[in-house]
Amino acid sequence: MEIKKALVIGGSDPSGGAGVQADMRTLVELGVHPYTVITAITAQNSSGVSSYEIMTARLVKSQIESVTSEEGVAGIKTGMLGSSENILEVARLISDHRIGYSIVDPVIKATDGKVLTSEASTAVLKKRLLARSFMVTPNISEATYLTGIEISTEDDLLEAAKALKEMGVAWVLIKGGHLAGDTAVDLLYDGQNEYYFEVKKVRDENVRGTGCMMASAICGYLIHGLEPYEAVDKAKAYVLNKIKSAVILGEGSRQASPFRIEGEDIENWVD
Ligand code: PXL
Repeated sequence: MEIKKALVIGGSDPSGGAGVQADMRTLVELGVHPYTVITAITAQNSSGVSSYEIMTARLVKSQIESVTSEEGVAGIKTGMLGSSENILEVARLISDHRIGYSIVDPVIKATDGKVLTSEASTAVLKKRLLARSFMVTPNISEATYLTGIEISTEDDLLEAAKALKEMGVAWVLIKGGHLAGDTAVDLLYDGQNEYYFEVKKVRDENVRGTGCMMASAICGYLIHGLEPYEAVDKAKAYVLNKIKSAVILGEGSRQASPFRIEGEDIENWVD
């Protein structure tokens, strides 16, 4: 049996809603083995993040070296990276190992608003990581934070996508779920083609874990050989189902379902 492997690089969420725990579940469900490099340990639950500590770049580098010394990492997905030094380690990984699929979820804040990055490390992410990445997947507020462009219309979405594309990334996916109105419009852009994905919002509230799941599902589908448009389309369907079946774990936000959903269209990818 050929094992397909992805490497997720991000923070630990002990409640399992977001971060590397959500990434792992998603990739396993899609038949891809997740290597996991931890960049930060957060303390959080459904109500929010109470504290976190960032791993040293030396430890992050050492984790990366351990898993990449085995053959076959077909793609990486990054989330909370924690520091400029950690971001530089990831950029080096992409170059040294010629990683084809690198999906960067530019995590800025947790669902409760807690800031998980710094301005200095965001500058490094823009300059050193996006320039060599395959896809970046910001939501509206992350796209605004990265580009300085306020987004409230589809024209703004395109302007922000163009600004992100200028940073050197191959594909930009801006997730418009947080725009006003009862539909969510996402824009996928590669500098030439604009693909709009419009779906009726299924919930009028923020659900934890969706950003991590989305980027991981895209990574998984790309590793299985889908084209970027198809990978995003399938990942959207995957996440939408998990949002429809979101669970309540505590007193805070609902969490995207951690479970397999009856009737979900996930092919049996494992040979
Ligand atoms: O959802 C973004 C995110 C990513 N990674 C970690 C997080 C969060 C949000 O809380 O805690 C570790």
